[in-house]
Amino acid sequence: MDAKRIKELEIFAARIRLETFREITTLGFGHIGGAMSIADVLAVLYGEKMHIDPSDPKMEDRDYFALSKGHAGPALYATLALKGYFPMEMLKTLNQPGTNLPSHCSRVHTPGVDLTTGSLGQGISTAIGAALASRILGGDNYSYCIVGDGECNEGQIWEGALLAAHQKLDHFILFVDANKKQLDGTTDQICSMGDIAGKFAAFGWDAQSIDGHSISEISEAIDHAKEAAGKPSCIVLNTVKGKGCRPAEETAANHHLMFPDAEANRQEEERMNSLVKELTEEWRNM
Ligand SMILES: Cc1ncc(C[n+]2csc(CCOP(=O)(O)OP(=O)(O)O)c2C)c(N)n1
Ligand SMILES: [Mg+2]
Repeated sequence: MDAKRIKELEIFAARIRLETFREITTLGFGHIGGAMSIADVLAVLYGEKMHIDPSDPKMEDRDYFALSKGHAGPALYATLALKGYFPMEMLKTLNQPGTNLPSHCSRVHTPGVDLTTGSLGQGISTAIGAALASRILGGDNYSYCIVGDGECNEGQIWEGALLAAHQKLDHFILFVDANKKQLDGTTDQICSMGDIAGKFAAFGWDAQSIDGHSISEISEAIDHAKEAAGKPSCIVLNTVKGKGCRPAEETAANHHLMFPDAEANRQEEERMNSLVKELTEEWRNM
């Protein structure tokens, strides 16, 4: 991927963060930390790697995506809206009565959402089921899934890890958002995950550990994962919870935050918007 394309995806990631922030501050509260940490991987998947068509969300041979850590739904909604799956206006309705954007992802409500998630541990199971079904149907499409590092405390993750390796699901690519925090503390305080990539490798997976905020590293890791014949792939994304959103980065307990201060929200929104403009200017000068 050349430098100009990388810059385009950095702009996409910055826009995902900006729109996610707008969604959550319009509502007044939300899971800001884990939404911000996955903006870069969403930008690479939806901006470059996934075989999708926003005008035909149910296209038969599409790649599937499951946000197993479904509480980060607002980041996925921002991504889908920016790709044109539904009008940007809809983002203002996040989690309001009658919305099609519930706080956690629902395949019944939101165009572009393939699998309903939010009960931690379950999304990976349905995503593995989708990958298995695709292979049985003779498809060549990929299934992608993101789980949280805290979510990896769930036994169901490791049942999935066993099955995907047993089934040699080499069209299944899992990301672990290793932001080192879960709901009420760091993963090391609550239930340490240790070497996540090493654990998946021990289960028979192809496993990598990368900078989860580097567009080029994410892109290269996905290319590598696609070459791992006969094995599912795990890409551990070393990330910062709340990345790119100052109030979230500056708060230690940033899993779910309230945003009552309209003026502070406006200032942060302006700062995030300026970043989009700066990156766009850099892109123009390349
Ligand atoms: C089965 C289940 N138990 C508890 C919860 C409540 N919950 C929502 S998010 C969360 C913490 C998840 O931590 P992590 O996977 O690290 O997410 P991230 O840091 O990416 O936000 C918990 C316990 C849930 N959604 N599902
Ligand atoms: Mg986490």
